[in-house]
Amino acid sequence: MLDSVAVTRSGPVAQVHDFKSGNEAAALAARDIGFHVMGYFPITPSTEVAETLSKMQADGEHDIVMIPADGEHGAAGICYGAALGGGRVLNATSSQGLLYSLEQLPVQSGTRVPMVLNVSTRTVSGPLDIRCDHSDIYFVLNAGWIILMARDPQSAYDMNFAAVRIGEHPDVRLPVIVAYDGFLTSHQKRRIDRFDDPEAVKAFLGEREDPYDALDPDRPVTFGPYMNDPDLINNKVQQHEAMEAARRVIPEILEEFHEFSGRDYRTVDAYRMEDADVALVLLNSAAENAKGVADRLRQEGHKVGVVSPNVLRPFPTDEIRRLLKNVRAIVVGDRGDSYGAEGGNLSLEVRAALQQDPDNRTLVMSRVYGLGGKDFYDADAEEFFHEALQAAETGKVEVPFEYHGAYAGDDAAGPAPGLPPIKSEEVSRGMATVTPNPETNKLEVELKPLWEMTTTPSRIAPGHGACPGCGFFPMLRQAYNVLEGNIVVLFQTGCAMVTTTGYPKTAHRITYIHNLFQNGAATLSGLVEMYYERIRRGEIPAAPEGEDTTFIMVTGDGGMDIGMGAALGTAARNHKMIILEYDNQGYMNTGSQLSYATPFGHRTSTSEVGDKLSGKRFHHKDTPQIFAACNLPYVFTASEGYPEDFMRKISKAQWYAQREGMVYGKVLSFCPLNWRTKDDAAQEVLQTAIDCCFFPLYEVEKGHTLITYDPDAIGRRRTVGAWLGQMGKTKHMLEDENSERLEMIEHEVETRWRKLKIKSEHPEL
Ligand SMILES: Cc1ncc(C[n+]2csc(CCOP(=O)(O)OP(=O)(O)O)c2C)c(N)n1
Ligand code: SF4
Ligand SMILES: [Mg+2]
Repeated sequence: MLDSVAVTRSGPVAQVHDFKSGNEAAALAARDIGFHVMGYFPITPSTEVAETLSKMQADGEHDIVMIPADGEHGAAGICYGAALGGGRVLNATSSQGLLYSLEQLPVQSGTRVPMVLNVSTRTVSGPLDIRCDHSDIYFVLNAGWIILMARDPQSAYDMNFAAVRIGEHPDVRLPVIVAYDGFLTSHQKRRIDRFDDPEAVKAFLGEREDPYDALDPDRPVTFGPYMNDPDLINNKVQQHEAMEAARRVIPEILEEFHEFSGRDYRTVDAYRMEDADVALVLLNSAAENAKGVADRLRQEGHKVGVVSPNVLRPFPTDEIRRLLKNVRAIVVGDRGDSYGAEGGNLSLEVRAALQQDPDNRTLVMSRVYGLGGKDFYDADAEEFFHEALQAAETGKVEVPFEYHGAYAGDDAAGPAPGLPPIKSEEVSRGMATVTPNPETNKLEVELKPLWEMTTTPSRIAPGHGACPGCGFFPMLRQAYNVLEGNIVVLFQTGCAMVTTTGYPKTAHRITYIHNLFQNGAATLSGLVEMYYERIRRGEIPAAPEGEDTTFIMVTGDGGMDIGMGAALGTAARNHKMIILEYDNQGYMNTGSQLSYATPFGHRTSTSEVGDKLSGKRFHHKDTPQIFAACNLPYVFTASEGYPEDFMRKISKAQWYAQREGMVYGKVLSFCPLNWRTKDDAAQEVLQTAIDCCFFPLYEVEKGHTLITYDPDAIGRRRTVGAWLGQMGKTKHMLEDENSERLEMIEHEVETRWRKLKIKSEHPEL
């Protein structure tokens, strides 16, 4: 239920007060608009839009079809396809997610297919930082999408309605981005007024009318034929004309929206600009801060104002020129740099706009500020105003461009001392002996007793920032106990990465690399090949037989969604490396969203449970079988609960990765946060997951499947229900109304287990 507090009429249409963050406001708008389809992939700080909609859907508040994509590129594809079908489409993303979908954005604008994309702005990697700046939104300035800026939760709500109307206008027909500041707006709750008259909203929005769509059998259409010179340039002229039409249409629709809602948005928000001598030009929340400072400086007798575009594409050139006509000096603040261009995009475009007015004499200073979430305080706005006032007074700009708020590091300081790097000799203690058996053509492993292993120092420092009970660390410790020699690890984005590194500290005592989780496998494969090539060229010494460096990519289950393409490419090329997946059955680093490994029916923050929705709608991806089909030398599953089984398998993995090619291993990894169990429930829950055959322990060695633990054979078989009953995220599956769903997961588990058994028993499979 919505926690609205009072009914009011702040404009011609009935509205209610509410208290919402920018993400929640965007989700409310989505519900009120009634989009047909949403394609999405979680990324902080925009994830909450999908999460809020999932919760609302579970409670029966809307019926938008929500499609969890395998990555943002997929999400953009889903949205494009859905929008070709003639209905209303929504997406929400940030930062790397926006960049990962970038390739699709011009396809959609170039073929003139409207939809709405909410961007909760965040800095782009690297290094990875989850907080706000505008470096992501600056990347899409050339994508051909209309870009509306939303400075607070109210405008995040409002601009979504405007976006639908603007994008679908017959003279425009372009997709539209609504961009609001990550965390500053996306997560801070403010009072908003939302519409309380669905019929009036419907009338305001009207029906979407496409000149053609891909679902009309009577009018087959070819979308996207290839097009060469000379047609392409003419096509682009039409796209340009659509943007130009938007210049006219946007103020018209904003005016209609004003009449409808009572809220007046202009293409450029001008604050106290009537007689301003100097001004700051800023986007979104920073402009709101600057307004308070402008009030204070006005009281001191300074004629200052604030200019802030509500629309970035098409860039409101005329309006900017008009507003700044008599202004003597401005500071344009950019929350993102266009490296090497002496200014971020906003300041470059403001300069370009002014340059077209031969009478304009405004002095312009460009300042890059607030990167990676660095706060923009009143004092910062005041400093900008004073710089502008000084330039106005002297008629000179001393420093045309600089970074504001950055400071030089102290070369002498260095990082705080941690544990020293660890040498291969310290950790290679022969805890596992791997021997090929020429008769079986397989490997045999002999382990030293577990107590002896406890004396081996670890390649990772003790203590970590993970939740109590997290299964990742026992898993890594077990692997490091038996792995020999030099190791280079690459961690894809996820809990393991964020809990072991945080500048300037690292828990890794061996070489560690991070790349984002869509591309880690490709990155590591490049490093592997460089290693062997430099050995071949004599630039680094060759290791004795069987002692080559071992390259391991550590990934979460989410990384095997978005990163599946890169991992399959790596598998097809068979590089000598290991992909080790810790499967906690969700995107945990971003707050427990479903992954494709999440089992059917399980509750996550994007597969909520309520009257109308009962957890995840499709079965878990069988990643080991996918890699088994790649004909790798070795594929395995394991669990931290069976350390000896896991250590045998990881020793084999190292042997194969050093000599034959790629290995993939999936380890079921306890996550009390996601699974909603007690912190110390690992043993019980993992054991039941294995005993009910949801997570069978097996290996596929040179194409031959072998079940390494068979609960049927030793009379330990449990029911799937027994496992589901142990976790808070699945208890609902045991309720009477979910009996059919319980049967579905039981059936799926049994079918997969039987097939595995057949393979395990067959000499050739
Ligand atoms: C292109 C891109 N999309 C989304 C994200 C946000 N993101 C970072 S980690 C993560 C989830 C990782 O899940 P998983 O691989 O299962 O690891 P876990 O967090 O569960 O350990 C997501 C969605 C990102 N960093 N980059
Ligand atoms: S959320 Fe789960 S995987 Fe992440 S640190 Fe906590 S227990 Fe570990
Ligand atoms: Mg995970």
